[in-house]
Amino acid sequence: MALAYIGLGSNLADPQAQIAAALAELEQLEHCLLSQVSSLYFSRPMGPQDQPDYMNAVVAIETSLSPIKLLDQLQAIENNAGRERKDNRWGARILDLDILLYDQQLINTERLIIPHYGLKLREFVLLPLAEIANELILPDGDSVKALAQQIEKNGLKVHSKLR
Ligand code: A4P
Ligand code: MG
Repeated sequence: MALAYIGLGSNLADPQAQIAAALAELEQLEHCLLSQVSSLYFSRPMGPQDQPDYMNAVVAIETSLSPIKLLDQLQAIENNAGRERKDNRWGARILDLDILLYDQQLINTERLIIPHYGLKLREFVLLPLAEIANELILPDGDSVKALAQQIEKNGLKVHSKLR
């Protein structure tokens, strides 16, 4: 089994309900065990500011799926939620599921880049990740705890418990 960390984000169509529904779907995924769930975080939009605020969370999944099969499953969940793929970088979305980490693997293919390119730059990823994996060391040797302590919080706050 591999240990993967997934980032969840939503800022459309009742984000809190979207994250809760995505969590329920992740719990049902075959060959996957949802092992940890962060709190739900309220966050200000990164990127274009003319979009609603976000809800974000991070979960840990133990899985025997390969990284690409896991991506397939996550994209199916996004599509089920009614996600439309528009060409608007960093724009509003019903549901975004990103693979942040997959064990200590480094992957750089057309469909998949792991660790996720935004992992170390986004407070709405680092803080929930640190909540469930404070002792985690990234493949490049950086400590999640230290990164989370250093990053600008940008109004990020815990909204509620998810579990
Ligand atoms: N892909 C490559 N690597 C990965 C990975 N590690 N995990 C590919 C998931 N997918 C990966 O994805 C585009 C393609 O990336 C996929 O087909 C997959 O093959 P996408 O979900 O359609 O695109 P995206 O995630 O919307 O990319 P984009 O527009 O760069 O968005 P970001 O970078 O995810 O940012 N503000 C707050 N506060 N909270 C947020 O969650 N999210 C965004 C979106 C903007 N602002 C935000 C938030
Ligand atoms: Mg995505």
